[in-house]
Amino acid sequence: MEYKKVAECRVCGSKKLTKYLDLGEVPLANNLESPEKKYPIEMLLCEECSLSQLSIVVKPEILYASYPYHSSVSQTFKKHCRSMALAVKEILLKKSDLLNHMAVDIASNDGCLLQEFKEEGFYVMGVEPCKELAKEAEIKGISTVDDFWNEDTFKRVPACDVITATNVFAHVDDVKGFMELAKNKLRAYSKGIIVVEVPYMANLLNYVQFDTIYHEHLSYFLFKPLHRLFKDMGCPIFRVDQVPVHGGSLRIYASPYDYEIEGSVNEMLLSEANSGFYDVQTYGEFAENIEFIREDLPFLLFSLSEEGKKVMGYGASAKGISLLNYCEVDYTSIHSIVDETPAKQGKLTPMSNIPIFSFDAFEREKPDYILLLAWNFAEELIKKTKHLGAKYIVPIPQVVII
Ligand code: DWN
Ligand code: ZN
Repeated sequence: MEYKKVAECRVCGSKKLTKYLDLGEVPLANNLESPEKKYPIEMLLCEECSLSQLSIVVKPEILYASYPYHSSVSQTFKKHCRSMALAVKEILLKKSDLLNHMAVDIASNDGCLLQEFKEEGFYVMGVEPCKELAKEAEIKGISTVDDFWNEDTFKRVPACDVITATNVFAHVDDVKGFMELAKNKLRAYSKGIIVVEVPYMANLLNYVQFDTIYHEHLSYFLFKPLHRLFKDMGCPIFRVDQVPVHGGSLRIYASPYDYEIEGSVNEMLLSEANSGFYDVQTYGEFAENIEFIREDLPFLLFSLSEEGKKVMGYGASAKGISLLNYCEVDYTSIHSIVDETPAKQGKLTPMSNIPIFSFDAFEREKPDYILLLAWNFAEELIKKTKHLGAKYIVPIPQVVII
C-alpha cells in the first residue's frame, strides 16, 4: 500500500475525527518526475485537541524519493534563518558560556539554516533524507547524515545544545517518536533546547491558505495541540513567537531542562481559546471561503486568455502547483512558470502540465500578467520583476490584480 488511512489523532489518540474538507485527488506536489499517480486530499479535525490532519499518510519513501525544493533560493528565507540563529544563540548563552555550541538541524535541506548557525560560531550537523540535497550541503561544508530522523540516524549525530526542526514537524506521522529521539540528543549541562517552526493553522484559516494543504503536510498546528504534545513528552514549550515566514508560522522553543515559561505561552493559549479555532463551524466557513478562490481564479485566467493576454506564473512552489490543481487551471491559461531552482527547470507541473523555466524566460516572453504562486515571497518576487512592467495576480487570500 502506498498510503495508510489515519484512524486516530497523532497528538492525543482520539478517534473523534471530523472531516471538513475534500479537495479531491491530486498528484504529489513536489513530484516533477512521475506525476501520474493521484492521492486524495481530505482534512480532518480532532474534536479533542483541535489538530487538523490529512486523512491519509503517503509513504515518506514515495513522497521524498526525489525532492526538488531548495530552501536557499529565497533571500527572504536566508534572512529568516539568520534571525533564528541569533535568537537561539542568545537563549543558549544565558544558560551556559560554551563557546562552540552544537546545532543539529533535522530535514536540513541544502544546509540553508545551518550555514547561518555556522556563521554564528556553532558546530553544525544536518539530517536530510534526500540524497542529492544532502550532497549539496556537504559540498558547502555542512556535514549531513543522508537519511530520515530515526533510531539509526540518532546514533550518527552527536549530543547537541540545540535541535532545530523547521518546516518538518508538520510532515511527520510519528510526532512522539520524533520528539523522544530529539529530546534524548540534548546535552544536559548546557540545558539543550528544541526549536520547531510550523506554519500556523490560524493563518491558514484566516487567510484562506488552502494551497498549503497537500500530501507532505500531515498536520496543521494550532498552538493548543503543540503545547499539549510537548508537555506530554516531558519537554514543555517555554516560549512561542509568531514569525512571518511562509505565510505566518509559529516558532516554539522547548526543553526538558529548567526554563522559565515565558508570558507568550499563556498569551497564545488564551488568544486561541477566544478565537473560534476550536469550533468545527469555523472550518465550515473556511471551506466556503475556498470556493470563492476556486471560482475566481479560473474565471480570471480564462477571461485574460480570451483577451489574448499572456500570463506566466512565478514560483513553481508546492503550494502553487496544488493551487492550480485545486482550481483546475492548466497550460491552456498559463503560458509557463518561472522558478530559479535549477532542479525544477525543464520539468512540467504535475497534472496542469505547465513548463517550468529559468528567470530569463520572463525577459524573453514579456508576460502581461504574473501570477504569484509563491505569494509568501510576494515582496521579493515583485522586486525582481518590476522592470518587466507586468501586472500581478495575487491568488491568496482572495484573487486580486495589483
Ligand atoms: O513545508 C514546505 C515548505 C516550507 O517549502 C515544503 N513542504 C515544501 C516547500 O513549500 P513550497 O514549495 O510551497 O515553498 P516556497 O518556499 O514558497 O516555494 C517558493 C518557490 O519559488 C521555490 O520553488 C523557489 C521559487 N522562488 C524563485 O524562483 N525565486 C522563490 C523566490 C523567493 C525567488 O526569488
Ligand atoms: Zn487530537
